[in-house]
Amino acid sequence: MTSKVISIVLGGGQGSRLAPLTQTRSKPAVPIAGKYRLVDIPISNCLHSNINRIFVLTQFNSASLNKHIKNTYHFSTFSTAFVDILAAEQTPTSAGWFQGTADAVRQSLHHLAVHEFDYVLILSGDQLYQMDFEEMIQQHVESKADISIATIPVHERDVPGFGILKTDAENNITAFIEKPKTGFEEWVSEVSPEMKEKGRLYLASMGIYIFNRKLLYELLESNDQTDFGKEIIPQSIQGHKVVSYQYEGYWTDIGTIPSFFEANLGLTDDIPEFNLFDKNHIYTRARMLPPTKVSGTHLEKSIIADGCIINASLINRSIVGIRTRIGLYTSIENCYIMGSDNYQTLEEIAAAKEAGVPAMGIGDRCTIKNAIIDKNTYIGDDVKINCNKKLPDGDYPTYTVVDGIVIIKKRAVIPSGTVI
Ligand code: ADQ
Ligand code: ADP
Repeated sequence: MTSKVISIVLGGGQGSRLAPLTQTRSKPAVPIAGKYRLVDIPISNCLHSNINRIFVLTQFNSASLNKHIKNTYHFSTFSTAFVDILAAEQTPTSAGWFQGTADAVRQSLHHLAVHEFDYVLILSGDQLYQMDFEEMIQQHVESKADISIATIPVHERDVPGFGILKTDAENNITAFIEKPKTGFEEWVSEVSPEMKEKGRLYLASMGIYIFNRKLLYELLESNDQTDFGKEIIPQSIQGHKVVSYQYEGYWTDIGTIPSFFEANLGLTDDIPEFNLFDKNHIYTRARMLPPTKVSGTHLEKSIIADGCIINASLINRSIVGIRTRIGLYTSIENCYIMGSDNYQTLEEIAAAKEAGVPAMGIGDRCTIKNAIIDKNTYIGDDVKINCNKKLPDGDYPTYTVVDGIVIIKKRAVIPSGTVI
């Protein structure tokens, strides 16, 4: 069945909710968990589900995304498998940027046309979950659905962020409303006792759709609607068989700074809800990095990626990304440090010291709390980040504050002695 499926990963609009991480790169290229990129999640789920023809739609085509995809997803010359990036492009019939999710798929249809397929699986690029799409496709085919939507029970407080729906006894979706703000009561659904106990009484769309090929073309070519959640889906339930595929596993949105931050730090739990050690592990670029070297550090509930040189005194509930260098007596708590794309040589580090400018990485005697440190940053000695009262939201040349989390921007230079 999966040989008849093509998958489309919606890689993101302007990515403003993840700014400043998306200031210089497209959203699918944002690094997660110390060594992966966001796009690795939906692609790995597809590959584990035996779906190996994948398009990634992105608003702008960053060099890093191209490089990552090119260096990571290799298939045999004799297979039909591919992972291709489709960036919004100017063509004689469209002026430029994708206007929304449905518009993004519409503008990409001509790239699909050359392939053989019966079903299109549409996925979001900013969710953390491990799901077997084979089961969903099987249900889609067996129930003779026109469209299937993966759904998950959510709590009332989360209702305004999702498409909410109701089903009949056969799982047919009978009503759908995108992100309702009030009047939730009538949207309560029958859910499993486990979900009921957690107060998750509303069925939300996970933004994961299967469309029959012919219907997708009809829907997108007969009008100029730009959005699945706001327009295409609510209208399709009239006159088409739209079926719910209910899921109760771990699934979380990572499209905002607070949810992205928590999802990352959640990986450091004893038994995290998202398991990087699962047999269906996340694929990413295989790098030839040296093993990490640590000295004098008390490490507590932390994830340390490859190629780091760490002399810190404490690292607690943090993720330390590839090639990170951390100096003596430094303390890191509740941080996601993304790491670096390259190393400085010993000569370069000595020259930086001589010139009184920070070397790449984090210097000596720093204290850093509740922060995301983007790649290739230069943090000097005796720097204090987010150690006192909750900082108000704001955007500055080298950092941004969102919901009390400080994000040090990519390539930022934070001079010795700085207090943020
Ligand atoms: P949202 O995630 O809020 O709700 P949307 O902003 O349309 O919906 O994004 C869906 C996905 O498409 C995201 O991965 C986003 O990055 C991407 N995307 C958005 N605009 C894009 C564009 N112009 N080009 C390419 N990609 C783009 C949706 C549904 C809800 C559902 C939630 C579940 O609309 O009904 O409940 O997903 O998270
Ligand atoms: P990101 O989207 O994570 O910010 P980039 O666009 O900076 O990434 O690209 C990252 C890639 O560029 C890495 O894979 C790395 O190999 C390469 N790279 C970037 N800077 C350098 C450098 N100074 N030396 C060697 N490789 C580099």
